[in-house]
Amino acid sequence: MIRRISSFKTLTFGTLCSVLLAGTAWADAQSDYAEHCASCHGENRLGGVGPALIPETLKRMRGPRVAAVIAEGRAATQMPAFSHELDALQIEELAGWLKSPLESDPEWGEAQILASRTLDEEYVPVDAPAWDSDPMNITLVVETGDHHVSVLDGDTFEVLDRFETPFAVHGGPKFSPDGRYVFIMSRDGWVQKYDIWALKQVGRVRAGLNSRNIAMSGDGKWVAVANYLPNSLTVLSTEDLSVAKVIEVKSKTGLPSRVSAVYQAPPRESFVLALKDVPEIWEVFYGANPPQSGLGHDFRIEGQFKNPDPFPVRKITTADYLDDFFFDQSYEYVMGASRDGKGGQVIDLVIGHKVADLDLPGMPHLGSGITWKHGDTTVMATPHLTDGAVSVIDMESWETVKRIKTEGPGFFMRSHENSPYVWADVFFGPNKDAMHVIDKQSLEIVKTLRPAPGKTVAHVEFTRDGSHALVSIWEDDGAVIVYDAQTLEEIRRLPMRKPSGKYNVWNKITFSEGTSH
Ligand code: DHE
Repeated sequence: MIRRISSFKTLTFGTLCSVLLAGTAWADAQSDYAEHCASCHGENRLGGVGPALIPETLKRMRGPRVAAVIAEGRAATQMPAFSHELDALQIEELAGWLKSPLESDPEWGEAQILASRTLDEEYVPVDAPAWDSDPMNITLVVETGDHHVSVLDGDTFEVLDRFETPFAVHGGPKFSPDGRYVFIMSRDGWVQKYDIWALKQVGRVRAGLNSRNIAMSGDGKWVAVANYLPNSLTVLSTEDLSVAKVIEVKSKTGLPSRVSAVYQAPPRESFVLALKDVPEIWEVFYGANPPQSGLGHDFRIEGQFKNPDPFPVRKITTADYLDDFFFDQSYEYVMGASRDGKGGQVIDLVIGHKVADLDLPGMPHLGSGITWKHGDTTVMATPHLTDGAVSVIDMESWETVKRIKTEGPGFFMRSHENSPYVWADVFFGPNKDAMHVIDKQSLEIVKTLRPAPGKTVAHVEFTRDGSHALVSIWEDDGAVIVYDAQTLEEIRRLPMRKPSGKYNVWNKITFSEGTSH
């Protein structure tokens, strides 16, 4: 209420009445929360055994409404039904209050992050994998249905382990450069470290309160966490999940911003940040020799160019808000999608300027883009989130080579150096059960698979050698289907709980051009 009352001057009488009514309702809602919810979701709504209950997490909730979850509970979770204890009005008011902003932004700095860290006492590092599979062909399957990850042998498709993750994992888990450890992030900001060789969790830390994704530094020493709440980037040590730095995100003119995403740019020894609220791209350097220009610091110490800050920040002003990125293989050029969903821009990170505009309608999901050789050039392809198309762009001229019409908006694409095909899902709409297979040279759809009619069929990952493609039936009683990537025949079906992304160690650590980075 504090924020609202301070802006009374601008309220009409009607709005004022609603605010006061809401205030009364919220008082009741707050006491209902304290009595029934706080023990699991935290006194401050920031989460505990249960997830955070704040607008940043709730507004993207699909499926049942918040009030319905309070009334009926959530199947297969510890969330019970409250319809016997709270009446319909109480439940509506409680749901309304949960969707209202926190009265002030909670502090989540180094001290709070460190206090959240737990390192598993029973974890003991091993000298070699505790199993016989090819360590480079391990594939992780994130199962969002019950918040687990399955560790698959990429040759036999045997499940080596199935471990619990924090609630609501988002974005790709990131492997250490040797493929031994993996770091997994949840929307509530938890980062989990898991030892693939030992098949054991190493520990967890809450790096933010509402987070977007993580990136691994090229040298494997740091994991950067992009946060919406607070407006910050947290840099963690991969060794022990301790805090290396919390960088407050404020534009050149001092405006705070949420971080939409963080990406790694290994040849530049930097992390690149997409910002939600200001038209800037940020580059955060972690190497010993960051570039000496554009950082706004004087690095001269005792006559030498040395940076006193281990993570200096470079802020590049852009002509538009750029939310979603794709990099060329050299990491010099970053393609950014415009907020209005009508186009995009290419920024040269070396000179810090726009070098081309992109013809990209339909809100392209650049983060899912992939590249391949096409004739004597390299193309990148990206699905559109709001129309049924995949755009194919020449990475030299930045011209659109082709817009491939699909059966609906898609979310993810994948290929492999050894495959002649690109796989593109149709995530939204009546044809969500379709998976298109596109020929990389003719740019034509050669086959549309429908392995589970009426179900969402999405996200593909290849095995290390590209011989098999793994596809999710993205449903609670779902499965991962293993296809022969040449004949496109189904080989096996592995039952899984709402499997979402799949991540092959080799494809990820070698930055395969067929996978997102
Ligand atoms: Fe994602 C990756 C942003 C909604 C599942 N998603 C990413 C990445 C970004 C992003 C920037 C790349 C980061 C990375 O992997 O390190 N996602 C967004 C959004 O802005 C959007 C549209 C809205 C939001 O609320 O965040 C969004 N994403 C979703 C979903 O609704 C999905 C389908 C289900 C979910 O679990 O939330 C979803 N996003 C994924 C997955 C990846 C991902 C599985 C990793 C794909 C990969 O192969 O790397």
